[in-house]
Amino acid sequence: MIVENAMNLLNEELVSWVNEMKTMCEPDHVHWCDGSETENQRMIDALIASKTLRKLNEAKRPNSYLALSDPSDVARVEDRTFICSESPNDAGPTNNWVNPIEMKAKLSGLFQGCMKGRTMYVIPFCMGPISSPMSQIGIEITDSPYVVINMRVMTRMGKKVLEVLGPQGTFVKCLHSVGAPLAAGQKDVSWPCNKDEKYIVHFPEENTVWSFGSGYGGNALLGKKCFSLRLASSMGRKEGWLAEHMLILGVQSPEGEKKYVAAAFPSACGKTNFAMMIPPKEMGDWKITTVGDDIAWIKPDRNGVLRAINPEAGFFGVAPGTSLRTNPNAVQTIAKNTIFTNVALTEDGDVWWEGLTDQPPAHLTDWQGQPWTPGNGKLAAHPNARFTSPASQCPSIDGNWESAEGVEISAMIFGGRRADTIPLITQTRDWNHGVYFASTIGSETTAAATGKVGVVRRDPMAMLPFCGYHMGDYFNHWLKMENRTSQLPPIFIVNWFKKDQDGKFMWPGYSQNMRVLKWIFQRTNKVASAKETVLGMQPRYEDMDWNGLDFSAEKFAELVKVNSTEWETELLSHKDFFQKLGHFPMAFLGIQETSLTKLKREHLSLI
Ligand code: TSX
Ligand code: MN
Repeated sequence: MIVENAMNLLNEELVSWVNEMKTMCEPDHVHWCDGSETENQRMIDALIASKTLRKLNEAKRPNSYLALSDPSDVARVEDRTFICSESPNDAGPTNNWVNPIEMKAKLSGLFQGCMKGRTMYVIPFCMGPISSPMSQIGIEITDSPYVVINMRVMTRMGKKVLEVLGPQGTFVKCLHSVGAPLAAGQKDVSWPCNKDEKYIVHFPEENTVWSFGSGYGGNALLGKKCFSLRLASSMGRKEGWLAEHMLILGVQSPEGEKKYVAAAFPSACGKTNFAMMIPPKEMGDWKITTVGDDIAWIKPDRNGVLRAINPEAGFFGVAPGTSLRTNPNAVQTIAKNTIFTNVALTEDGDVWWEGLTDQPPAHLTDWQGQPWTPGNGKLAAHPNARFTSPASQCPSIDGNWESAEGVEISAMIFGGRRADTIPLITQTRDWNHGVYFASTIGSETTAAATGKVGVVRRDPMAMLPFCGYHMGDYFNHWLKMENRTSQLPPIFIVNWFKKDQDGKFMWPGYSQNMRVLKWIFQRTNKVASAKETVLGMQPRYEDMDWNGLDFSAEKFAELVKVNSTEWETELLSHKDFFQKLGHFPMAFLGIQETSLTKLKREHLSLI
């Protein structure tokens, strides 16, 4: 390609790295991606020819495609994910660790000749708006054209990025292979991957990721979890900022006052739904806008105020459960120019998944390519099926979503999926108390994940699978933000998933979460009142807007009440959890003591 020569002049480090990787991987061809429409269309045509993609009905789903993966390659592979820091203590007990030299040797063996019979694509990409000083450049080398077309949606990708990189610029090195070389004349499969060996390996001291054997999103789109969370969290620790597993949304009051909120939830809590929520009409002219649905890079600005960007340019969202009822903005976002992976195909060439409609279609092709009928005992779509869609298509996209300086964060929210113990909404007492609370969030396990139901799996700041260094150091880094800032946002803890004695959800959730968000908004203004409880500050019934919702004071009392026996058990379980982490901030001990003392005092006043 002509661009290759032009680009070769640009960055010597890049050219020599690409040559080195080419020597190791032995591809048949090398293609530097320019990110153009023509290039994209050529790749899509090739992917259709190789049966990786199927074009959907142009009238129903314009410029959209369906990919069905190998049934063994459907999710992130956490047990094959490694943080190869020089010292095992820098990875900590929650990450897999192998000595980086040993790991490089092992992987070099796997990567040797791994792209034979394939093309090596060089993808220049930018995480964050091209013009933002908070953004960072990466180069992904991959032998998967599926990865190229997804990266084009999820990041700012192509020639323009090399122009910004320039001859001296530094970049994160991302190497990816599906690990399935083709012998001369060997026919390819529709979803090449390596069934025996998968490795997702981070070298934080070298700003490098090597990923082998999987073609699936989180394992293969290296700009996302690998770079923007694992490597970036490690950079943030060194440089004094935060790379977080957070959505960013804007809240605008009927008076036109606008604030931004960042929120972290573990998986299966509806993060994308919350990021795109539509407030109930009865509450008046409140507006929610979307900056991002998954990742936030948060830095103190010159004035010591925290500002955030969304490093991504698209949504790689879970399809099942997405519907006009649960997330109308997402449904509109994915109406066109979208890549679907592992959803079901309708007879008229559109897509379907569990939860899209109440009534399933009478006939489908399921995610494994087999004929499907309702009640045949199988899922039509894989539970982790995805859409890859441009953020710009989201009706609620925020006017400042590509702002170079980022948006000011006025509040932080942490949530989990808990049937009991954790009330609907609590404002933590101060930064340290908020960080403590955030570090103890978690969700109750579902049978599908562990075989055990109702066991709390702690997922500090929803970062357990994504922190690129020691979790204990991570908590300390959060606490130290207090010294790097002039003001810090208040931290709130929410739980949309509390259940009553009959096992029914007590809170209607979805749009109605706006009532909680309004209280949060007004707390940051010191407009709304609260009462102090053992957990922190909580709204009284009359502190919340109930316009248009029939929700009694008695039910609300149940939702926010703190059961002291449950809370004591919870605090003891926090202790267990911190013990397992090996080291944790001393400040947390004090917070635990205070919490237990408050609890005892409350207990005495009750009897
Ligand atoms: O995304 C969810 N949110 C956040 C929305 C802004 N979900 C889906 C979680 C799985 C991804 C929720 N599920 C929420 C929620 O607030 N709450 C619940 C629990 C719930 C489920 C069903 C109902 C009420 C609550 N009721 C009816 O469907 C009628
Ligand atoms: Mn995520």
